[in-house]
Amino acid sequence: MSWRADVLTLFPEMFPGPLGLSLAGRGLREGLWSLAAHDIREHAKDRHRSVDGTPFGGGAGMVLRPDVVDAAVGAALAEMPDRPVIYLTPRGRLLDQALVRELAAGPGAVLLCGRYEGVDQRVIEARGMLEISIGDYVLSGGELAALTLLDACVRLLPGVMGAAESAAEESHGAEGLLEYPHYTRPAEWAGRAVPEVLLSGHHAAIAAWRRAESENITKERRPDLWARHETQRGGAGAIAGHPAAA
Ligand code: 6GU
Repeated sequence: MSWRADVLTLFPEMFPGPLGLSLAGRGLREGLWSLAAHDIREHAKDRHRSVDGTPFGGGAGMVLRPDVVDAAVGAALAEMPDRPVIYLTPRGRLLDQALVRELAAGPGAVLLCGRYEGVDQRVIEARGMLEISIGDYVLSGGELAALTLLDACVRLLPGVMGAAESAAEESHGAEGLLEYPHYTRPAEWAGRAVPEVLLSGHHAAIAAWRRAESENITKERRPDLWARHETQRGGAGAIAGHPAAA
């Protein structure tokens, strides 16, 4: 069984979207992973097909009903129940490459995309959902976040990336450093020359230069990543300890 994603959304037409193209799309067609988007509305109970309600306690917006969401999650989990249920929300823990690697190494995921004000808290707890955010800004729904998370996971699946890119991910991403700068022909363009060392054919010197560039750009732009790189060696798994990882 290949890596499987089931997405629960009010806008299933948003999938596969960009994931049907490029590396992810080829992987999808080759069966290296699979994706199914399900309309949450199909699990509505009443004849009005209502999926949401006004918030108890008052306030703006609508909240997705726990009974409807629970039915959608149950149906999605039926075939492969040993997958984490992820709720995409700006309240979640920040997605990073360590969490992406853990998810990609597992059997797949069920992804719940919120709209409106959110999802009833009880079904989040009852289903032991892992709440994930893709960054500190607010999107109008979880769909673009789900596409982002899936893209990040799928490119790590065996066979999706070429060997060269896979090697780069291992040596680089794994260390938590930003990429060194890249150059191609022409060797001089608009009065700007390519760094001399890259034309030298001296592989050890090139590797050292690239390493230094990576370290410098990381220190300069992302002191947070640099601090983590310097202190963190290994550590607990990103989803270990979460109910969904048990
Ligand atoms: Cl996961 N959802 C929404 N609606 N906005 C976000 C997000 C998720 N991550 C960052 N912003």
